[in-house]
Amino acid sequence: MKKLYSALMTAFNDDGTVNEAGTREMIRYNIDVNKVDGLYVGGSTGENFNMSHEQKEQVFKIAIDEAKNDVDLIAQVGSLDLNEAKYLAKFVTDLGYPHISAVTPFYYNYTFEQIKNYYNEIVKDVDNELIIYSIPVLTGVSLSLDQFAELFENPKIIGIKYTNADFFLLERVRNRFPDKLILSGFDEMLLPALALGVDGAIGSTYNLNAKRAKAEMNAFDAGDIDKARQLQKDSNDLISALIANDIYPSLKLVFKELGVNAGVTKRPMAQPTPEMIAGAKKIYNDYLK
Ligand code: SI3
Repeated sequence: MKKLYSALMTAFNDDGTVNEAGTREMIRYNIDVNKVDGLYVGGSTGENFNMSHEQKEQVFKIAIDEAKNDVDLIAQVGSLDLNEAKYLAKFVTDLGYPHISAVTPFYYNYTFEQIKNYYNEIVKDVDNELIIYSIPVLTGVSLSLDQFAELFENPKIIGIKYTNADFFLLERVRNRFPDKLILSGFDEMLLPALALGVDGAIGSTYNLNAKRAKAEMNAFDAGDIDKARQLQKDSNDLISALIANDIYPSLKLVFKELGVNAGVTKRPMAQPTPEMIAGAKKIYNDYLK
């Protein structure tokens, strides 16, 4: 059974503090209404890389306290500070997170040896399994097939969150590592990723669009490709509109239209403007009502 995960958003207050009640509302909506299989906590959509260390701990605590054992949870603990990543890996493991994930270290153009050392260090002292978070469009770090193979030599490294439009590489990875977990990261490319045999998907737009994405996965599994393609088209109409309206703040504004208090994004992320608010209302009316 393929699994669908929402990349959990963090509700922030206007002053950049975490809005706990709003974050809990989004978790509940994902579990009770979207019926997702899991949540990816502390990822890009969660604005992890905007957060203080204390805020990361706060969000990890809120998510597992609210979700309990209702859905699978993956905690993204990667950080430019390896000591922080190791600390958070232990922190979330002690909280009970069944999986961890870590973004490839970025900014300093690390060598592959340094990247490999980062991953091996993160998992060394924790009794948990790690999913590599590969997102070259934001990190500038692309791993090759052989480099994934070297990382997988560590048995605690069990898969990849593959946010990459390189489908040649995806096919090569799937073919070479049939037993590794591959979760697709670009929501607008779910169908081609399914065709290449991914085990599921993690994404931002599933916060609003999980039912359609699940239906697409089911249609694909049933061999109804025409239906799956139509559902991908419908999803992509929504995703195009979200991207055009600035995706992260818009996801939160559309959540508000659904009666969920998603707070705002944390500066320097864009804050809602009257045009953006009007755009979000239109997105809700056109694609989700
Ligand atoms: O870590 C995360 O929050 C994600 O899962 C990121 C996810 O891959 C999203 N990518 C980015 C760059 O935000 C996608 O869900 C993306 O928003 C969507 O496909 C629209 O492009």
